[in-house]
Amino acid sequence: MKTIKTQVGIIGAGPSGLLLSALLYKQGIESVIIEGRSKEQVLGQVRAGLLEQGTVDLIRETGASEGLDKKGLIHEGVILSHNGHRYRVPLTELTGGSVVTIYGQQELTRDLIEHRLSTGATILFEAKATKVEDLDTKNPKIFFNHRGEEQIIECDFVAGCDGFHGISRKTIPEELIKTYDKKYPYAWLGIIAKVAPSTDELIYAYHERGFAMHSMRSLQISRLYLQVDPDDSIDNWPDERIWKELQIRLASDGWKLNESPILEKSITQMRSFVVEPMQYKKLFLVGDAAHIVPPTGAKGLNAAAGDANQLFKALLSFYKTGNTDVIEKYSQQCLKRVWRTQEFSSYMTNLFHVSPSADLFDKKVQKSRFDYLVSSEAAAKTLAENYVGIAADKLVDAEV
Ligand code: RFL
Ligand code: PHB
Repeated sequence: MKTIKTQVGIIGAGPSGLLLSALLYKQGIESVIIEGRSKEQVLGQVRAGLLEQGTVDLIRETGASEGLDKKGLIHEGVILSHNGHRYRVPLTELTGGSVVTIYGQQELTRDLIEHRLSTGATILFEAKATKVEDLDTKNPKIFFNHRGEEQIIECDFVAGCDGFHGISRKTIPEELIKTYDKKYPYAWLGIIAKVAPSTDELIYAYHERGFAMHSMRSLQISRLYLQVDPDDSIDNWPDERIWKELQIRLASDGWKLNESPILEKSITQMRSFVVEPMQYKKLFLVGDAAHIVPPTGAKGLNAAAGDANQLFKALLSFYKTGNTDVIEKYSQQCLKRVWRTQEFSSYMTNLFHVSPSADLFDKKVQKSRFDYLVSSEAAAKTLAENYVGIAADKLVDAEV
């Protein structure tokens, strides 16, 4: 069987795998990426759009930030709306200068793939990992099928960057991990429309008919979302119905929502999930393979980038010193940050969505939470601090 030897075997060419590979390359550490889907499929997927400053800095560190620096849209505030009443949270003012950047995950993935290919990396597309073995030996192995041919990667460490449905997490014996899983009674219907955004800043809107959101991908392309039932089907949503509902839920006095043909639409379930620990012998889980959040807090991709950075630092420390101290702390270091993103994502989700099981008491509490945000700089500051992202080294464990 054909065997490829490398230092770090990476399963998955999503943002976490690509970023890890690019960071390692900069320090002279070799990696090989295998990706189950074709390049076109990977590049065709519309997902995240909001990058925290820490994520932007990391992309700059890889040298693949030309597109981001040219086309990324920098936002200094975000708009929250409650039944048509809008309130702006001045993110930059409240956080001592931080901003968020709008840049599509699709573009970021393309930039990173091109960067790694132009720097001589091996990225095998249509190469699906089937199993991982020998994780407690000097030569862990990833078995994969590349366009019908069975092959092996032999490496020092395996990075499981293969998303929520990948095989890496399933490799870990069940009795050695704990999983936390929460499903929400909501889904998002997301659209991409070829029309200039009707707003300069993102709008998150609570409406009694359900959550709606206005985001963007560029000055010509809008990205919008609607809360729908998890069992709903996209077939029930012709374009006119989507625009009509967006018009109602995002409406505000004196403001107009621009409509246009819809380029793409899909429905995504909402879920929170964490696995602990994120490491098993020489296998490390990175990004969505270890945790997912509902997208209301815009944290998924940023958390994946945070893990990639943490693993990069751990591996760098090992290759420089031969010492495994930092590697052993990988999971613990990541999980502190991961749980912060879980709390914030669940807070944002509960603040904006209409729960089918909410009683009158719950609705009053939800409204009061919104009123408090609008009334108190301390409350707005908490939201702002979490939204722009809290550096991992600022998070202290209250029990220690
Ligand atoms: P990915 O992107 O899922 O990539 C995993 C890759 O692994 C491949 N794979 C395999 N390859 C080889 N062998 C196997 N056996 C394999 N099994 C799987 C897959 O084909 C895939 O290419 O995981 P990664 O890299 O950890 O990245 C995570 C992010 O993609 C995700 O967290 C974000 O998209 C979440 N997210 C958002 N995050 C943000 O930070 N900001 C946002 O504004 C934001 N908006 C969103 C979002 C996610 C959304 N959806 C669709 C869930 C908006 C939405 C609607
Ligand atoms: C997006 O632009 O797709 C986006 C932005 C912020 C979110 C979720 C999605 O919270």
